[in-house]
Amino acid sequence: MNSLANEEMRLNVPAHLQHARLIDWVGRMAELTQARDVYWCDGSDAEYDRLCAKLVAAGTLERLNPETRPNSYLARSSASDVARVEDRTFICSARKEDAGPTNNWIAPQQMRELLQSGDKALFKGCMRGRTLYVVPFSMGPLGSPIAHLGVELSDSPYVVVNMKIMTRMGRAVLDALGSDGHFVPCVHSVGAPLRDGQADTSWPCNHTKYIVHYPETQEIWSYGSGYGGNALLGKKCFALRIASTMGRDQGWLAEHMLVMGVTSPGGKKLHVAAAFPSACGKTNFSMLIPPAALQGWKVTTVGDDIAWIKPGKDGRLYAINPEAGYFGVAPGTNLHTNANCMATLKRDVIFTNVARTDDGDVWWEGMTQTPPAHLIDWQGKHWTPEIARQTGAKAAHPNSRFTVAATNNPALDPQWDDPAGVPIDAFIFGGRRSSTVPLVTEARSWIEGIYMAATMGSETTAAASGAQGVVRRDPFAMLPFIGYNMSDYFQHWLDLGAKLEAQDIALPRIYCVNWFRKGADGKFIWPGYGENMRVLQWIVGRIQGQAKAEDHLMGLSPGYADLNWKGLDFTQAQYRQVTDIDAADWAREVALHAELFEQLAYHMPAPLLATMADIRKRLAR
Ligand code: SAT
Ligand code: MN
Repeated sequence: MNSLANEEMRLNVPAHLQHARLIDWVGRMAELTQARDVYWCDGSDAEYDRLCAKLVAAGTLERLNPETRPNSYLARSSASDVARVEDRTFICSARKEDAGPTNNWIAPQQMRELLQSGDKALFKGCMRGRTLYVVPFSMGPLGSPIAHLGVELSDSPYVVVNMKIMTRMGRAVLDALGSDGHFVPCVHSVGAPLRDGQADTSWPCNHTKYIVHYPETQEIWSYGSGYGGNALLGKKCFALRIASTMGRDQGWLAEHMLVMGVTSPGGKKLHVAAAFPSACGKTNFSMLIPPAALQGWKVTTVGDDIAWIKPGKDGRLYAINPEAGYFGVAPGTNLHTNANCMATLKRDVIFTNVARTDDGDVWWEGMTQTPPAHLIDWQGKHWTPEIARQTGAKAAHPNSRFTVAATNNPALDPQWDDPAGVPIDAFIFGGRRSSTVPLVTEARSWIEGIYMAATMGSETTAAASGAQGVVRRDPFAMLPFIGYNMSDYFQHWLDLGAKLEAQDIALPRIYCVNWFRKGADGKFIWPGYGENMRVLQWIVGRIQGQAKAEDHLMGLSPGYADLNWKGLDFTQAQYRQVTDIDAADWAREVALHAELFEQLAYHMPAPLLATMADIRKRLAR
């Protein structure tokens, strides 16, 4: 046997695989990480079942009651590994300016030393005693001109089973790669090597964490965490950070957006893409059930978190959902807020960090009004409503999640898997703001829309580690996800609009929404959820030239009479509370825009500065 064949045997390379570059890379990574063995995932259901059984044996997963929650599991993570770690996330572009002031940057050379080549490089030997799983995946429908392929190497079988749900994963991707197809290499380790005979823990991870992107070489390296966006590298790392740089170079957009179909009672269907920060209701909005009084309207889900958007042959913007599943926030999900999601979660789910009921089902805060009398909480401890009253302990972690296939969703859009994508008619941007920002505003131009998106603020949530409820600027809901300089990203949006306008293509309209204004009592004023259909109906009316709007400081908004109030008791006074534009509030708000623009001064596009100057002039009047 020659040495190449020997090497392929050691690496367990599937007989059908011809991709020398891929095999060589896997070999080098197996050597670097000192993995015990290598396993190539085929993506089959049998493989999924086998790995889940292994995870049950290891104590990572617990099988839920098959009568009430068939084919479903519960994972409990380490208490120190529960969310994305933005302060440990790095964009290692060659030039610091290309990462921009909103990203953490370390020179590629220095980072490679830390991770790969230095004496104490973290990836050296990091998979000792563990299996290296090779996970080939496609972001987007296989064969779609908008899709891209990746291969994640991971020592976490929990990551593998999540990737099986979240992406098109396995043998078909290897086939599509052929003998030299392009893929984005992603290396992931929980950073917990095992010595001979050392017992494993149920959620191996490392206190030290690095989530690293090299945009120029399109590489992702993730160390120390097994949770969500830190570890499922197809999602935020590839589909947003790396893909945003691919989009910049190739003339398309990778966005933190849900995509939905909106069908009116007359049967006309439009498509809307909407950006909100993590844990601000994208999943709920994408599965919206219109209130009974708005009979005939229908919302269907194309995607709930990420959109890849490219100009099609006709010049219009077409979007695909690069993912194949949902990794959504559990708390707050119930039959009122999102009945479609509750139906989606009936079976075939991996829950992470929710609470377990005594009969082997799941529960989280907000699922039912009255909590069960006894639960096992997300850390495996006894929980009762009385304990919660005394200690404030949550049964489910606020960033507890479900992983479930899109095909479980009863509201799934028939075109969700269409390789051509769906044409986008409107973009919506929304933050979580208890004051200042009105219910809905239409931009009067593409530039004004880009300004709205660029200056968006939102109160922080449990989706990332760190302080919560603090307003921060989150341009385009992309602050944690942009793979390059934020100002260059604004310019990219402006350029794309200008390019399409020059071809006489009608650009999607741009809207800014805020469902989250609170009254003096601290409660949300706008009922939200299904009632957001009223705002969508107005947006559709605007696009079709039927709905009226009033001009104001930053754009166009509906008057009270311009929304459909059928079946909802929402007074004119309440409406004023969610739409009122207070000059003093806006003076403070624009000062925060100016602060952001100062931070982003390098390459800040002039049209956005001019838009700010216009708003200031109008404010002064
Ligand atoms: O953990 S994830 O990054 O996948 C979820 C989110 O923050 O949007
Ligand atoms: Mn998200």
